[in-house]
Amino acid sequence: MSAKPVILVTRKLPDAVEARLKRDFDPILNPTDQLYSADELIEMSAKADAILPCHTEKFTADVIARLPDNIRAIANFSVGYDHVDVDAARKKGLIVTNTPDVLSDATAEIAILLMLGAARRASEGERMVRAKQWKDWSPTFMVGTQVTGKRFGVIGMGRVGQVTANLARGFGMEIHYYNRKQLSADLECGATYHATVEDLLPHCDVLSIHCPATPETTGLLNAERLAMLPNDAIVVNTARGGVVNDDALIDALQSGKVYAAGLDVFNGEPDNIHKGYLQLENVFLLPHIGSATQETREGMGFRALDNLDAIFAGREPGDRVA
Ligand code: 8YV
Repeated sequence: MSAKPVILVTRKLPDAVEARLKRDFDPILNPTDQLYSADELIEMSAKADAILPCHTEKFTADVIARLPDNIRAIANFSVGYDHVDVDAARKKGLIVTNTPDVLSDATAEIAILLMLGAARRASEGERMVRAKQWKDWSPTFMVGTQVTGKRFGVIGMGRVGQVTANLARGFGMEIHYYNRKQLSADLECGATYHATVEDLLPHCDVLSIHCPATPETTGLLNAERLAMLPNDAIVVNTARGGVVNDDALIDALQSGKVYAAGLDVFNGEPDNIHKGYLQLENVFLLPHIGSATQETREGMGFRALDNLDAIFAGREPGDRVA
């Protein structure tokens, strides 16, 4: 019997995923869920055939160059793969995969939660109740803004963007989007396509960001573009913090140009996010939990394992990105 492939699993995964890993592979697990340094990753890779990482491990060109040749693949437990230098991986002959589809519903749910939380001042209200500072009620108390019937703008109409737009339709919202390519009519479902981000922005009462983090999208939502939004727009980000220029968004939130923001992802996350957000009442902040449901985390793990199954059976993995 030939030995099973050895998989270096960088973080603690759901039990069902680890059970399948143990059945089909020879995994190096991380039961204490400690965050490995690049040096530790490289050292532990000496014994492995592939790595199953999360977005918390950064595979820069330098790290990839230092990986031992026995590593054949990086099978990510994530849809985003901006933490992997795919050009460097390709040059080294590494296969890189991601986990699309399985997290679209969970992430879309969080985008809607952020939209509603921002519009209805949920974070501010929750803090007030907990601090026992809720002293009165009046018709002008904690008045927010309504999203029903307003315009919902999407940057990046991929899988998550499409599901989120569908949920927003449930609020009678009119969908506008920017995407590198216009969707076919059956996927567009009546949404209005804008060929540039600049064309889209004036139509967004709510702007929801769903594009990947790439050099082109870094800092995309800057002061100039924020100024193109209608007054009192709401900004939602469940994609990557890097798409937003924090100083510009904080200025717009302070000036009232942007009514409120709901953010699940940040530059400098987890422990070095822009301090300006922490002082603002009109932000609803979550700790990168877009995909954090039991169902989805298991789905992501199984999808990563489907990719590894294919790679070690000599087949093309379904979700190859390099
Ligand atoms: C994950 C995500 O929690 O999949 C992604 O790209 O941002 C999150 O949903 C995380 O990346 C897991 O590695």
